[in-house]
Amino acid sequence: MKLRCASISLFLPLITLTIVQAGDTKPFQGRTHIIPGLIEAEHWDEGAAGVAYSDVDPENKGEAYREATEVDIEKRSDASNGHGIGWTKAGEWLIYTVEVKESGTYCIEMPVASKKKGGEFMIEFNGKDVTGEISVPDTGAWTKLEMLTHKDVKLEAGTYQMKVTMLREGPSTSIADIDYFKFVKQ
Ligand SMILES: [Ca+2]
Ligand SMILES: [Ca+2]
Ligand SMILES: [Ca+2]
Repeated sequence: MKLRCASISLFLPLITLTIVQAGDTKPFQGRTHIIPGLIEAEHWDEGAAGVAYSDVDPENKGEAYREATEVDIEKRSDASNGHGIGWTKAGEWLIYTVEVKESGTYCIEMPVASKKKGGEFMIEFNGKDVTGEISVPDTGAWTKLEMLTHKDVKLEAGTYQMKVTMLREGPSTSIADIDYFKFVKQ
């Protein structure tokens, strides 16, 4: 008995991918972030929602620090540049145009605040995961920044779109308040 393959044609559904093109965002105020160096969290690229950033709720719950945006900017006196990002939720992301001046292995220093344990986020360079999941500890209060460090990040010299993605919320119901990302050569 000959079994015949079912003659049903299977068509893969056409999937439309939204690909972030390098030209779609511009460095904040025209200044590409330099690595090694400090990148203010509140200085993500200029560009539309879904291109330069994605935020789950349309209003900026914090401070009108820069042009109208959905990203939630927090004014805080203890932060570098007087501001950081807050009200972070799973699925949100931010793009930063960066130039790595020196190839090498880096440690990232990130002041974060979280009342109860925070969530997880990750950092990609041109779509490549360079950190894995970074977990945010309980710093005791939303008003208390603590330095979170992540070591052994290998980067090659060049210009990149750095993407920070909020993966999941912790018991704090958020990921973290973040002041900046400072890349230091190990
Ligand atoms: Ca928002
Ligand atoms: Ca948000
Ligand atoms: Ca800051």
